[in-house]
This record gives sequence, C-alpha cells and structure tokens, in this order.
Amino acid sequence: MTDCVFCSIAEGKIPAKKLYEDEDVIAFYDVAPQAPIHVLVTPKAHVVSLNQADSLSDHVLAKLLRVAAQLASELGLKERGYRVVSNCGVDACQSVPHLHIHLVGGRAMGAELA
Ligand code: DGP
Repeated sequence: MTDCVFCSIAEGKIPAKKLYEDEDVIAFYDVAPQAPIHVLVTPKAHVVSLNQADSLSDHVLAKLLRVAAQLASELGLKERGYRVVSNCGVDACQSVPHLHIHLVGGRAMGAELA
C-alpha cells in the first residue's frame, strides 16, 4: 500500500534493522524502543489492525506469534519473560495503521497492561 511505513519497510524502500523475514512476515527493531529489546513483528500484507484479522489466513496470524516467540528465545528473553502487545485503534494509541505485534523485554514491567 502507498504511504504505509511498514509496507515500505517490507518492500525494502525504508531501511530497518531486520531480525526475521519470510514470504509472509517481517520482524525488525522498533525505531523508538520502550525497553532494551523492542521488536515489531508484522505481516507483509497490508492489514490495518486486528480489526481486519479475517483478511489474513490463520497460518499468517499464527506465524506472527510464533515468530515473536522464536525471536524472544533468540534474543535471550525466554527465561525472564517478555510482553507481546498489539495496539488496535484510537483508544489503544495505535500510531501505525498496519497490523503489528510489539515484542518488548529486557526489563521488568508493571503488572498493569495500560
Ligand atoms: P503503535 O503505536 O502500536 O502503532 O506502534 C508503532 C510503532 O512503530 C512505534 O513503537 C514506533 C514504530 N515505528 C514507527 N515508524 C517506524 C519506522 O519507520 N521504523 C521502525 N523501525 N519503527 C517505526
């Protein structure tokens, strides 16, 4: 999609520190990290948010979580733990309208989710 920052990253038009890529999914470091490790996992297909989950196959939706878990392990987060979040819409402060999962770790977080 034109003018979508994550589509541009997936197409290689905007640089990003990529950690994983296959035909469906790409993962890269967040440009404004909120923790020592802050990675975004996103489908290559343009889907605005989880509100459009039906536009993606179960295979791709599952892969987003699988890749997040795999990267958490590779980045050494498995033992201490990590948080996986997907902001959806205005009340959740979603700022990039392309579905993505935040993988955040490397520090202790509060018990509250918001
Ligand atoms: P959200 O607020 O949930 O939509 O999160 C969007 C995240 O995307 C935010 O943490 C910052 C990150 N981000 C925005 N633009 C870029 C970019 O051009 N490159 C990278 N790597 N991350 C970006």
